[in-house]
Amino acid sequence: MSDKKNQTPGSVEEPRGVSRRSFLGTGAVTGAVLAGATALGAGTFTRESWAAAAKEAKSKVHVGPGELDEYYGFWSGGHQGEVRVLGVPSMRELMRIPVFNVDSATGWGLTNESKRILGDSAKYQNGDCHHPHISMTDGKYDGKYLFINDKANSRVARIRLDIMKCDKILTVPNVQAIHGLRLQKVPYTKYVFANAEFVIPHPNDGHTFDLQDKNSFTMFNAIDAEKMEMAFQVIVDGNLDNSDADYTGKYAASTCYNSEKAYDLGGMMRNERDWVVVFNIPRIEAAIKAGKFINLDGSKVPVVDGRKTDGKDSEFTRYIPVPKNPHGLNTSSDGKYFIANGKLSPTVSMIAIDRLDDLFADRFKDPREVIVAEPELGLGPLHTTFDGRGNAYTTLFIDSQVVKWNMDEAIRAYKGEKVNYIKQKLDVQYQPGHNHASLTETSEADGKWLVVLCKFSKDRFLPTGPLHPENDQLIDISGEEMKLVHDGPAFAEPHDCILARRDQIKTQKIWSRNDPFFAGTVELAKKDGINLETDNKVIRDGNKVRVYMTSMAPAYGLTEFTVKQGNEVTVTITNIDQIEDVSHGFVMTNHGASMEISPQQTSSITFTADKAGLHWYYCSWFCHALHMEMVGRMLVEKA
Ligand code: K7E
Ligand code: CUA
Ligand code: CA
Repeated sequence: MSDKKNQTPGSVEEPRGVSRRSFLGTGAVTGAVLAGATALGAGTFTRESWAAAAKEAKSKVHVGPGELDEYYGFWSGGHQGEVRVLGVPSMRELMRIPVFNVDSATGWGLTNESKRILGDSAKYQNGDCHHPHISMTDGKYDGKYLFINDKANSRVARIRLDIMKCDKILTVPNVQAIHGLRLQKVPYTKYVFANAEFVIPHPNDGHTFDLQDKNSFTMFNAIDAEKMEMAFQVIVDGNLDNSDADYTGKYAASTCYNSEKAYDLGGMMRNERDWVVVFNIPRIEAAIKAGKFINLDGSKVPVVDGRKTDGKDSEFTRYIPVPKNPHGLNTSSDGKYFIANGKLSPTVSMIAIDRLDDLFADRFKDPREVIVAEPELGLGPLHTTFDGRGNAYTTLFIDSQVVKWNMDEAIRAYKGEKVNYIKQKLDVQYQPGHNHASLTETSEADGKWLVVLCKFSKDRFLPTGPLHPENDQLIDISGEEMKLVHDGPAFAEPHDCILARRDQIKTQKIWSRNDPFFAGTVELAKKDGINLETDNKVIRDGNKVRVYMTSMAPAYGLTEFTVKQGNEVTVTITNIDQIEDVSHGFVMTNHGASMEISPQQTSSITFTADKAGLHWYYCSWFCHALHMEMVGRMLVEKA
């Protein structure tokens, strides 16, 4: 199936694009040059080679009717704001989990339960998800939570994987644009590490545009994963892009592409090297415990300063220079390396994690002594993933390729040995960002599947007007050779995804009646003296009317109720069906009210009855042969 020219076996030299690379090597790359190079990427396939590949691929990814996938995949919904659940290798979409968006089907963003979770940030109806990550114990997925960032409104959300609903959202204070997000792997996910990307003035009260001022900075953020509260913040030099944590629990590292603290393209590309900043978590914890921290701009979060002073390192951080505007930061699944992806440099930098103790003990003259290899891979390396067999897979955005390379051999080559560490280059369609191999973020990386999230699909799908889908490709990496087996169109735009074995995720089939997700609503019902499983009642409380009812296929417990025009109406419904898969819905026509009520769930929604008249409500989830008949009427009497 594979195209010979894709394989570049063993060649360290990139066969094409040498002139483009030297372009990128100069300090004077402009946005226009970069955009031009992008447009040149790949385009070296034929329809025939696709057809042949497609034939062989079919058997690999075929999950027959009634069969189950081997892996759960959790996909970022990008600036659409949700998380999507896919089965891998079929790439079938199983579920969507609304998080930073408003969802008409489930009522996320509309129901009282979701508004309680969204808190103050419910005022925003957009989000921008990039990095979904599953909580870990001893460097393995524990299946408890999935965390995801919102770059647009500086938030971090947690999803409970047993019910696949978002249960906590936190707005990170005093920063802008939470981008890189990773979890502590060992001994367990105590912290969610979240990078704020943009440098801002402090206090950010409108007094200045100046980014060079010493009070202009951004911060690395640690969130207590269980409480979903801020644990600490670390002021850094430059900005912060992506991050990852190690397998000792001691270190986290982040890339910085804007060491210049510039605000324009030319400025941000001025330095030949930016850096990776490494955080010493035990030292930060010790300082905070000893009360050696500050508070910032009216927040109570402990803040420590991880910037250099007069060129001298702080006790909390070390800055390792790497070439040029690095992007992804990935910990190898063997726990040995932090790998920073060069983006504007054709290289990745391998940082030996076992040298970091010495780095923090100031035993090196040059912090770059922790770098054990800097293999040249191709143009625009963005992210790297691992197969657990010593190989790494790096996306090349500009070349539109994934390159498979061997880590030990790259280290030997760096020492001067003549070794060809590049194993294969595979064209992908087109311009890949993240890639993710099965279980790659854990010590159990199993080297079976590789998902490559391409930013452009161009001609790969039926045309859909000016806006094209992205293309999430599935690659079989179980053998010596990478094989592309599936194209999956995706909407705007999944930066990243994560794959877990299906036995690592354990879900509930119906709700537990005392689930905290709707405990607040149960509490309010108790105050009204309501037994949610049996009562169908209307409580009038001044201008507020609270309507309680049950639902059991195919009927609501209340088929009519009366309110006065202008009343604020809260409808609380408890689905007393105990049968798996019998979800009901509630829609009040012409009132913008819609919600899901799954078996044993209690859901509530509040709206204003502003129009006198008769208004039908109906069940929106097809639950029974008489589903269409599952209706009721609200009479709104003239004020
Ligand atoms: Cu798009 Cu991880 Cu936000 Cu790279 S990030 S592609
Ligand atoms: Cu209940 Cu349809
Ligand atoms: Ca830079």
